[in-house]
Amino acid sequence: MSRLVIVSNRVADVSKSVQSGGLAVALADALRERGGIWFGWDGRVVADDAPINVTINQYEEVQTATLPLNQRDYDEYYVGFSNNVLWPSFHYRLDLGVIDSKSIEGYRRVNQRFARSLAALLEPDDLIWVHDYHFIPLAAELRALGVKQRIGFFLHIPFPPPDIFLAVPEQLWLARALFSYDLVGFQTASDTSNFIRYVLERAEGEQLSESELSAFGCTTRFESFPIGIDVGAFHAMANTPKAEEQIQRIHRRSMASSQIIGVDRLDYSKGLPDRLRAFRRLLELYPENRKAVTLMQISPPTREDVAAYSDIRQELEGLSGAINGEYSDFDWTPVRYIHRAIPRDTLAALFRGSQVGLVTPLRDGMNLVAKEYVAAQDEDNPGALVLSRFAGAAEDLVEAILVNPYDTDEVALALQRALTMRIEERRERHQALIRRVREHDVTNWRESFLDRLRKSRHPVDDETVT
Ligand code: ADQ
Repeated sequence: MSRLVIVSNRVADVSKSVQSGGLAVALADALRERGGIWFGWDGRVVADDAPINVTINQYEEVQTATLPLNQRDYDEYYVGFSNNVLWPSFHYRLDLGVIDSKSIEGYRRVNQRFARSLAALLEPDDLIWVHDYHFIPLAAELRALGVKQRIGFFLHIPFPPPDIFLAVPEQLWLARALFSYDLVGFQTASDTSNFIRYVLERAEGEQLSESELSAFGCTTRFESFPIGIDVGAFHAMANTPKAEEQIQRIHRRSMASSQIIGVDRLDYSKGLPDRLRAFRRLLELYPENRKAVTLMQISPPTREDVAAYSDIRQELEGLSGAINGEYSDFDWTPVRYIHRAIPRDTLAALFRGSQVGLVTPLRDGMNLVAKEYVAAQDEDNPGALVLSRFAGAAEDLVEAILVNPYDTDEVALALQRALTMRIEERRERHQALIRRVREHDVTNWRESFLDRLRKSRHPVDDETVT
């Protein structure tokens, strides 16, 4: 079996063998099974003139290989191009993009440096799996150094339609870079079709089969691999005596009979202000929910050195303060806003103890919270999921109440429908949803990607590695 090499911006802690669910665990498990390396940034930012060395740590079959960024790299590659250009524009938010030529250079420079450091660690039949938008050009840089191993890429965020992608600086270079991979995975069929349209319409490409494209003198496979969760682990976490005790405690403390839950990083793509406005609309349109329903919104801080992120925090705090100011009573607080990360088992218990899961991103690659909410439910008395049509998860989870997150009246109506839904309908929808969440779980995502990569036609030789 080939050794696996995973590349991602941040490297998970693989020293802990027992962790609860999550994407990092699924990837770490694959490394433990096959042996391999997890390569990426160690999270440190050093002075511009400090030496940049790779640190290797070994945990049984698995190595981590990490390196720091210097301040200039951090500003240009990480904050600049990755988070101020690619993240907003791939989430259809060209208005939030901050374009400057230095950040593009920084992005190129860091990809070149990472490629040089990684190339030195590779063995001849390694299988390399690169993750996400920070490293689109990594394979092209590795190929330039003579790396011939199979390399796959998975994009965790959406891929925008051609008209939006055209506004991204250096888009042709980015598209060309994807053709240095042997396999490129997107979250949904619609992301894949956006990319294919761009290549056919703007890059003189040719479609050789459903998933094979030829352009820039190369042929590569582009397919969707919808990511999932570890359903069994999450369900089990939501069903422990400790979880039950947590649920009871919340109910004892709250006067409200129903709880709506939202859990998202504090990111503008997650539609948080629109969500609070929809909740306020619910209280306006259906006053019977006053004193009866609470919205618990859990949003840990993220990327705080990007300006758009501090703006969203202020807006959210202002809105929750205004709703609470207008509607609170001695014994009822309509919005409970928690601005920190919380343990996964508490999260699982909160999902199970909430009658409605409210997941309304304006745009999202997949959205694992929607799947976690479904997995945590009690199948005899499940809650209802209200889900944005613009989350990748909506392509699959069609039995959720699907909404347009920009339309506050529509979301308010969907919330009312969810809160008053009869148990038979909740059970029916939940059975269909859990079946889909199980079908596309994290193991299926990981193994189908790696299997496809192993079998993909290789530009160098057509032998299939095992
Ligand atoms: P994210 O944008 O981070 O991921 P999401 O898929 O929802 O979005 O995953 C977030 C994870 O963080 C979930 O497992 C959630 O439970 C956890 N989380 C969120 N808030 C938390 C809190 N306060 N405390 C503890 N845990 C918290 C990106 C893309 C998504 C894509 C994933 C995976 O933007 O579209 O689904 O990668 O590919």
